[in-house]
Amino acid sequence: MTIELQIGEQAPVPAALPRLNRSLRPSAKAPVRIVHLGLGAFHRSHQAWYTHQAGDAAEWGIASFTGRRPDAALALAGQDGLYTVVERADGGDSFEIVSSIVEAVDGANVGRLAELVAAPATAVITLTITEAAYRLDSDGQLDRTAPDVVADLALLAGTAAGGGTPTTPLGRLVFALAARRTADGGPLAVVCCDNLSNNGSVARSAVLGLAAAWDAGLAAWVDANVSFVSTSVDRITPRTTDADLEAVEAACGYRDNSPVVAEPFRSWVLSGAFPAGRPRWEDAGAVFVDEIEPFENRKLWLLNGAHSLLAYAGQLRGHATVAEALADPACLHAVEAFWDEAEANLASAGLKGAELRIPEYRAELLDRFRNARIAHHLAQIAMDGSTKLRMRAVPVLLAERSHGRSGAAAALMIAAWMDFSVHAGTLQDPLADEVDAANALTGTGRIRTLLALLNPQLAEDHAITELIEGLSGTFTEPAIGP
Ligand code: CS2
Repeated sequence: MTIELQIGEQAPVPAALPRLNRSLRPSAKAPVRIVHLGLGAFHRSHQAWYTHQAGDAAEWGIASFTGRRPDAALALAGQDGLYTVVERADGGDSFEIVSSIVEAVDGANVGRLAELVAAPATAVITLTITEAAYRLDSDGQLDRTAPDVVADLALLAGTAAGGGTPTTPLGRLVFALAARRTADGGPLAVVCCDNLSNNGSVARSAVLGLAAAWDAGLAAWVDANVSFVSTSVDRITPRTTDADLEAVEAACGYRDNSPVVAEPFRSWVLSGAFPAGRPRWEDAGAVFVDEIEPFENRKLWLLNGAHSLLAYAGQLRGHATVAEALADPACLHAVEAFWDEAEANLASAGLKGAELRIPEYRAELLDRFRNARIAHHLAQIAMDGSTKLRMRAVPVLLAERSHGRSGAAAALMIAAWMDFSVHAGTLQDPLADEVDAANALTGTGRIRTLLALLNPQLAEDHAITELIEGLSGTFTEPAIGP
């Protein structure tokens, strides 16, 4: 059932509100055939929403596991997995109950994860574990020296002797795949839904890298039995606030501790095999393609690239949300200039220019970013910049240089990130310590050291370090916040 409210329209609030659950809103629980890692707002507004909308939804239940904390699982388990998607358009909100999550589990419950992944009925594992969780080094390979990777390898090695279980999402996934191999559960698909280019291959090399370091037999089994599907995912989903919980109460007449707010736009492009089947996501608008790279780059460079640029430039100029930053001509100009560079490379690589509808996509993005009813906080986007910029700024800068152009707009995004890293105080980034150490340096040495964290090749190019140094300070007037 969908309830629609126009702006300014108030729904009457009943005195005592019941909690949303499956007796209040009867809906059968589909059997678990999908296991998800990364139960968060985006998973609920995207993959779980698409699964709920699929024509064969009754056959496809999701068991969804949290990452670091159990909170999201506890909130959702308390309402039998049901939650409300608040679709927030310019003209008003609509509210829809999604029922595809049939089990919400604390990610630390690795035993349950292994049990479900081992079950032959499980056909698909989806991932939203964040870009940084793949622990890639600046060459795009699994960083086997990362402390948590080292720790998980030690834990995996000890599992046979009854030691602890892994703590990272990748370690847990590898552990669970080993259980499927032991149970002879058969082939299945792992569907990466994180914003990485070539995300299926990235997930594959990260999983295989970890598996091979633990057990060569497992790596061979994964190679033969697991299909890594690449996807481009899109739906702007800000963090849920208390006001959102109240809006759901007022409109729907029940208490939902786990609603999610999202823009009306959504897109899911997938490429790869599903050896044990999949839901009919195409019923909800998902698109299956042979060649995904052009779609991925369009989304990563145009949408996510603009987001990162706005996150750093916008906060340096005192703005808090995407819509606020975009209303600032200095930020808008930087975004348009970056889009021009990105577009030149999307088209010049011969990547189905016409099919990509880039001018229309850019115009749509401006509308989506200007949806002021979606308070999408720049601080949320700014996190994990060292990982995100490798996908969002570096490829455009490299492509511009290879065509003999300066790449100044992509370089400006990097310069803004560097400036932000000084002004931000505490940086939320997997390389926060390395960034802090680099910021203790001065002049060109500082720029080169920071750049090497993103891409060693760029750091060796004197013209690029000079360009970025010259662009430093572009957005620091007026200074950041009070
Ligand atoms: C954002 C994305 O936080 C970020 O880095 O750029 O989460 C973005 O909102 C989504 O990819 C939109 O689909």
